[in-house]
Amino acid sequence: MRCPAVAAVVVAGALALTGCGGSDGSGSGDGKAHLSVDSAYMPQPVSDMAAGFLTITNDGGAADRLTSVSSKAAGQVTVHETVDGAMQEVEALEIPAHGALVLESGGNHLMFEQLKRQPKQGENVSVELHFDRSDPVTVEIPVKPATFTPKTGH
Ligand SMILES: [Cu+2]
Repeated sequence: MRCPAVAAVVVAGALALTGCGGSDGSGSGDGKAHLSVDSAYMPQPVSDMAAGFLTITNDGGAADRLTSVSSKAAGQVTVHETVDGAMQEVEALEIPAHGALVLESGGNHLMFEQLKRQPKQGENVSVELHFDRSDPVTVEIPVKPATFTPKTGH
């Protein structure tokens, strides 16, 4: 009588462990950000500075953050937000789970400084987006007419 009872407990324990590991695996799968980028454009720059806009959509079940941006076309790329009409650099921007981070004219944007040359309308500027958790994403940003001029000295 005792031996079968002990065996049953061991089997139950093994099943519980397997179930736990399985749910952990699927849990981390569901709990990841799934990022995609679209609507990217750069107004053709009129100085050695340029703004960049894009939308990062997150279909995943976990939030992520845009933490930095790099581009061979510029000496430095920073992430800015606009508060009461004034731009300021931010450490990172949140990309909510099942949501999107929108960078648009008059709001959040990428700021390219020390452009090595001024890209023209019709060209692409390649940038690499870096995130808190997700792998970096390379985006080709098409250059559009200069309808937006970033203010200097902000
Ligand atoms: Cu700015």
